[in-house]
Amino acid sequence: MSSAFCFHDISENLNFGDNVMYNVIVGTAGHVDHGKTCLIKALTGVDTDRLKEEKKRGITIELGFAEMHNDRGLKIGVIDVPGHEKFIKNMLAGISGIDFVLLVIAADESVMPQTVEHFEILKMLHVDCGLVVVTKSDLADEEWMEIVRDDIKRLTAGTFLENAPVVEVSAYTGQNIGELAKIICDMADKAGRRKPDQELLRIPVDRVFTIDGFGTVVTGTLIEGAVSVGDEVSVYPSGRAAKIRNLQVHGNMVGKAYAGQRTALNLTNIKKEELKRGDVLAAKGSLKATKMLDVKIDMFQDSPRTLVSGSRLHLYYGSAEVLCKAVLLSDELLESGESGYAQLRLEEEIAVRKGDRFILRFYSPLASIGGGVVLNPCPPKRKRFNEETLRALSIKETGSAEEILEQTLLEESDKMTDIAEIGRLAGLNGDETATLANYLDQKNKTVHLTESITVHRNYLESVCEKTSLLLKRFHEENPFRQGMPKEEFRRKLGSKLFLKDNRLVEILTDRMISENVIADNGNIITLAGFCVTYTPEILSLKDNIEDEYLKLGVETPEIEEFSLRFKEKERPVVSELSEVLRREGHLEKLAYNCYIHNDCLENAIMLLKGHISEKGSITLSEYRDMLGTSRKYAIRILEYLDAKKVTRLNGDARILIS
Ligand SMILES: Nc1nc2c(ncn2[C@@H]2O[C@H](COP(=O)(O)OP(=O)(O)OP(=O)(O)O)[C@@H](O)[C@H]2O)c(=O)[nH]1
Ligand SMILES: [Mg+2]
Repeated sequence: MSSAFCFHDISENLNFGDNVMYNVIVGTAGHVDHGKTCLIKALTGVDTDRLKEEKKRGITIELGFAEMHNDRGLKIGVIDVPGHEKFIKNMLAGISGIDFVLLVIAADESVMPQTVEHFEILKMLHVDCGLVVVTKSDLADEEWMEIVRDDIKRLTAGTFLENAPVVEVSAYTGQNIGELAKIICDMADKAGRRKPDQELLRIPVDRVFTIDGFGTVVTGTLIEGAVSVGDEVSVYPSGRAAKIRNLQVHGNMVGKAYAGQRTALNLTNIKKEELKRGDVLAAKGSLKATKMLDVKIDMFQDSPRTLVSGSRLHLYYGSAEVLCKAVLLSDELLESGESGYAQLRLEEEIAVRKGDRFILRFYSPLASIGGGVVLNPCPPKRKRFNEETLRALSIKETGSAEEILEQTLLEESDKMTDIAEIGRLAGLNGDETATLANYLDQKNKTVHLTESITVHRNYLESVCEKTSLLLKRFHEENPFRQGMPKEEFRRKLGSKLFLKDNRLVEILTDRMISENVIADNGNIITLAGFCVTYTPEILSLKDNIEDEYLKLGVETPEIEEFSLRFKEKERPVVSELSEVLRREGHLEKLAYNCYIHNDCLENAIMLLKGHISEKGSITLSEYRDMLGTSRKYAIRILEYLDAKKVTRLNGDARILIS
């Protein structure tokens, strides 16, 4: 393809006028050789078949672009698609952005296989407006024409084209071409009207090329939103940033482009190699790349194949084509005309929005089997036949916007996702999200944790429940400890809630403190209302433990052995009570699992200091003799004092660190 030509072609008559009119795109569809391209030429004067190979073979391969306008100033972008079965993927890339369709049927052949296939695809993509054009009417007599009209009636019965105009034309004789142009212009007045919000900007890329002096250029239909020169955009699925340097619409340089326009965008900060057909330009950070989609699949009425769970398929979405596996969530298989929920596991990443529609084709042999709608653009891996999943998907499919937002909040709360992102996952824009979140708030279903983090109340309740359980168990196991150190609490809660970000755990901790679920007593967390209770028996055991330490002096054993000095039923709490005595300042921890009474320790330190101030230093054996104990206990105290930076070794004796 001579890509540069396309750019120049639409950049004749440069001006910077702002195209503020709404815009509409009409596409062709229909069987190969039925006269689509000739019809567009008759209507617009543009031959959209430009490739050498197209000329040689006399068929369309790539998408073609032209334009019309009506006398009310409305610009109508025209997309011509190939009819040959082999190029259906190009047809899909073009058709996904249209507002209405010209279903082209040649008078001499009437309805043919790709007439039906293209029509099924249009219905599946929810194209809901258009007309039927019978071309080559110069080749059919009236009798044959009656047959063609009957075929068309049968094809369109019960569909969006049931009552649509059927216009019989000939590109050769010019018969009815003027009338058809008028009908298209009138229809364009009623079609289109897409959301213009800048935050929704999306342009599926259909061509990428470079132009000397300009650099990277992409073209695509602006399917929703708006874009201005100077905007920074993201390219999905890669997430790369790019900046709009120049913008063209229908041949004109413009400052801003709107939904429903064919655009050519000159990008900076990005190389041609970093882009491809199927990529999407979107508002910065507004989409997320994914390899999984939750969807509802609708099989075509006359699908040539049954869809068995796990089948490999081609997914066509926007201008992208990706291989995937369809895991049916509620069925073993789907036959013609049937529908069901599925998870599509993709072989490459794509970035879509909730509500986007797609087409599925069988992997091999290639055949269109159906399509559907995206319910979750970024789901976790699903298990099949899971009631909760199926219930959630049914809300996503048929619920009100408020129900869908609530369901998304329920699913996303445990990640404490930003409310703006939750809105996007629910298929809403910022204003819609704010309004609906407000309704949920009034119904007391949400909790605002920070300006941007809102969670479902159920989630906060489950966090409170888990936290209470965690602390209850801690208090049971440590009845004489005031509570859990804050750091330990955060770590344990974080891992219980699968939250890696400490900041999020802190936000929840603060919230539970303010809701009086837990209490913060100077870096110690307890269940609200918890305090250590001592029975008279415990108090007397505690005194006994202290006495026992006093008696042992410096020769205290490790806690397990120490416990054996008490009655069997008392032993389980000896360690805990020793810890209480330590916190109260009666005991000191000499080494791991080993305490000493503070009076004894102070006495030992006093002796040591006295000796050193007299002699300058003290050796281990001098100290051992002084304490009247064995090496084992003497060295334990010396090492404790070294660690506390009271003493240090100097040769084989210890001196005081001043
Ligand atoms: N007699 C007659 N022939 C026509 C008319 N329109 C197109 N043709 C011929 O039909 C053939 C196919 O026309 P195209 O416009 O290329 O058909 P197409 O639908 O675009 O084909 P693909 O894009 O390959 O699907 C050409 O040989 C045309 O000359 C017409 O109104 N009358
Ligand atoms: Mg053609």
